Amino acid sequence: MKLADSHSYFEEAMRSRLLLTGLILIIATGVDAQNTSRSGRTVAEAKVFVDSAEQRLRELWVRSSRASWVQNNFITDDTEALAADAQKDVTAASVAFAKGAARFDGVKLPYEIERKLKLLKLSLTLPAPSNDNDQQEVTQIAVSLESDYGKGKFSTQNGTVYTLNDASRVMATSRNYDTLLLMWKGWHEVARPMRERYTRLAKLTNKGAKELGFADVGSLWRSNYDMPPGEFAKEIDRLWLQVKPLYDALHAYVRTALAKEYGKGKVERGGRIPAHLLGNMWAQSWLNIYPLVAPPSGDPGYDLTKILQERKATEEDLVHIGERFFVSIGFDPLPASFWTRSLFRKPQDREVICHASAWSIDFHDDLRIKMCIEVNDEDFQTIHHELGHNFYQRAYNGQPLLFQGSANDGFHEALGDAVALSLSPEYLQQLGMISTVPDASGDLGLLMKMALDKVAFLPFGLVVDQWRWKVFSGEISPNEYNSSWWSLREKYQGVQAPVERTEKDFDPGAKFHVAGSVPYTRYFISTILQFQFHRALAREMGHTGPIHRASIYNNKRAGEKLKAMMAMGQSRPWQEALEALTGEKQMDASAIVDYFAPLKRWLDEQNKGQKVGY
Ligand code: X8Z
Ligand code: ZN
Repeated sequence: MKLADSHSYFEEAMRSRLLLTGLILIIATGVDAQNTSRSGRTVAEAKVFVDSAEQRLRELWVRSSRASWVQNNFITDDTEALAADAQKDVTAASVAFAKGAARFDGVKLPYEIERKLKLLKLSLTLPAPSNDNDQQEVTQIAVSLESDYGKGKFSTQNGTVYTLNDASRVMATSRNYDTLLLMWKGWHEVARPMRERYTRLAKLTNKGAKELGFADVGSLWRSNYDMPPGEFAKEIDRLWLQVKPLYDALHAYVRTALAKEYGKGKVERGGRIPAHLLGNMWAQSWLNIYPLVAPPSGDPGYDLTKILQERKATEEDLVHIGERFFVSIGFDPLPASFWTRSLFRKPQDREVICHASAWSIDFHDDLRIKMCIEVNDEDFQTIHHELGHNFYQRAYNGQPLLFQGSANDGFHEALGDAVALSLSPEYLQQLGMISTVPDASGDLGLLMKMALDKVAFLPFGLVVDQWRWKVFSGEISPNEYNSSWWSLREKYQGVQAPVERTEKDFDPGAKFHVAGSVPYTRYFISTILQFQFHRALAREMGHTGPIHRASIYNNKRAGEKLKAMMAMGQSRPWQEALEALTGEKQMDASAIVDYFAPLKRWLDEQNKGQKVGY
């Protein structure tokens, strides 16, 4: 047992006794033993409680991570069962700890203990009611949905079989309306069988959330932002309104370009865009249609995908380049085990979950990524995203277990992306990827590419959880799952289903994070935050000139600033972490809006006389 240094003999004795008796009983049975409740209201008892919870959770989380890693990398009925079993133990213990933590409500406690108790109550994404059958069902459904997404395939009439990676490649490159439709329809078929299980999962986890004192699962998720859940929802609305004019301008311009490409009958000028024409299965990043919308007189003059492919860069090469960036700003190189244990390429002989992810298996230095890398611009960025997770995980590994997380979940998502904002032409030239740096006349093209990725993403970053929050609250009932999904996508993204949909479909399940139960608002926040981070780091470096040309490559000062924030983990409210890095206490979309201001001016010019909005 790990002993903290400043305990009295009494505390240690208490800890051992409780560990061996009361707490094990609580964990094993979910029963809150009556005779611990009175003594459980002292500071000493609270400390013993959180210490032992951390110790037990560490064991369970590591075991469950290993099982999940194997299931993700080798999907079979057996690995699914093993992963679900391990997750069930985590769920059972976490539910018991969350209930145990509530016994200290109202007790005046030192900040660190109080925060840990709060985090214990929020630790489960999918809470389950505290009985064995329900816990088993929740974890089994959750794992099976994730696996089904990973195994998802469809075939076209001529018998060609497509995985998501195959279909995504076609969607990135084809400009044939019907081919794109085939890919879109095929992949969305894969989600249909998920509907019933998803309905059941929502019902059971809601019951679990209520047992823990939350109105529903959505409310539990929204409670993890160091402010009341209702206020957080308002923050999100505020940020969306800050960026909406920028999105609307991009949307209108892209719609006009697509109407030219596909014909007015296919893309109505002034209306919503068919969701399959934007170069991406979910229309969440439009980077791949850059050639269709490139500003005529503003091309940066290089195409990173082409360069990487012409140079025959391997998947590992891209990861090495990413690692080198982090090392250049002062991070230690990744451990040798990262290179032997990670998955970089889609295996041909087994089923895997290809959706990119980053892991810290042991909360120390067993860092890995799992990603079916395609050698292109988009995945080059995603590699930086994933490595950002790994370097964050390592930066806070000195924190107590319950503080080993990012300031809020958006910070974890933002870190690597903020670094990737520094993959400027100047940096690419230093790498030897391009020979000349485009002058200012290329800026419009650079900004357009970036906007197709980041600005286009914003409403999708909202939609997924706007839908799930309403599903969990009951505002959306199972018989309107699909229609409400499309109402939200129409409202926020201004895209529409390319063919008629019915309630037999379950289109939300065609997105990994719905099938895999990963909250999504984090990516919306991340898109706002990463520009705040970038702006602050550019300031820190004394960067003059346009912000989109700033790169922190090789800048140790910027690295130090990042590290200090990352090392805080989740030990303090996220507002303090944000302030440590940026001097700002609020999420603020002015950073992303200012970054794209020159492009916005140009888009407004182009959109003159056209309808903006949908
Ligand atoms: O899921 C991811 C990462 C892993 S956390 C690859 N992202 C979201 C997505 O793919 O939908 C990054 C951008 C948004
Ligand atoms: Zn991520």
